[in-house]
Amino acid sequence: FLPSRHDLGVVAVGFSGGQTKAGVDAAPMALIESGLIQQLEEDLEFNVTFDGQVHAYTDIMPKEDPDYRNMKRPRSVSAVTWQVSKQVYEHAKSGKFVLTLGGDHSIAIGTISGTAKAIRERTGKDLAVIWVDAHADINTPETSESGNIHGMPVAFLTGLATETHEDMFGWIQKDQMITTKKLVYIGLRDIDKGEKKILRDHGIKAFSMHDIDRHGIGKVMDMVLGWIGSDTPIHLSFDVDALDPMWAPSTGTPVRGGLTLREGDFIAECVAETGSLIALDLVEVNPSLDIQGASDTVRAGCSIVRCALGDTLL
Ligand code: 5AB
Ligand code: MN
Ligand code: MN
Ligand code: MN
Repeated sequence: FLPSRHDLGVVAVGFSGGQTKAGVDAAPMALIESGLIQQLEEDLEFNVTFDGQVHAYTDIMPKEDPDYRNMKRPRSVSAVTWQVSKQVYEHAKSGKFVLTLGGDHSIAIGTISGTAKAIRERTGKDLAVIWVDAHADINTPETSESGNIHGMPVAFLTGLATETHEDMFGWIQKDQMITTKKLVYIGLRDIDKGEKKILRDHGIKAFSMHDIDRHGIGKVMDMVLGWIGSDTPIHLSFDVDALDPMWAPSTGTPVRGGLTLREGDFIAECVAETGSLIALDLVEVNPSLDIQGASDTVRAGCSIVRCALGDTLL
């Protein structure tokens, strides 16, 4: 199932509709302008397939998009993630590693549905997902207090939230979904009440900041990868707000008490070392928030990507 080590497909998603703060759509350009793709090509010697554009998906955006089941902009997020799903699927199907630069975290509905389907077709295996985040993003439309869909992607991907309307996530088919058994969280520290119940009821594996304090990140990564098991393809979805705001202040929903820069890189390095990583999302960088800290946040994001793609210290 392994993507050929050096073929990389990049999808740049300039989308912010899964939450209400402007600017997260500018992250892909900021990451690319700081030299990320060039580094992947020149230093890490990847064969990069990239259409050279940050997609805004303006042509598929619905004209009107009133709230539905408490969700804000459901048709827009659905249309964009459906398109992202197809883009990611095409790369993954041809055996490429897929790097997606967000955008807010709602786009993971697209990225993970795309890789889950491609991996099933190629290998017959279920995809494992490692979700690195301060938040669990597993609200259903009914448990969400904000109505922001970037707090719901995992609920749609696992089938805990379902919809029949095709234009409001009804397009998500069984073969595009993931199992809660192979979902693991790292870095959690701000979970809504309804989310806690979902995590408990479904026995979902989660390592909070408390667990990292107790065991250290090295032991936690052993447990994460032990839970997933070898020979399982892994999709890593990395929300930059998993990092402490000291290192990554420019993000829409910062929460204090997070990962250090080194812990974030270490997580990415450990997942890379398994040789089973098939896709990475880097999301929620918002260069227009905390302007002073924007370049630090972008640099932290670039570093996570390089580490996940196998850049080693020695
Ligand atoms: B992010 C919150 N749980 O549902 C909600 O940044 C925050 O993708 C969601 O992790 C944060 O609105 C979503 C309060
Ligand atoms: Mn998130
Ligand atoms: Mn988050
Ligand atoms: Mn956020």
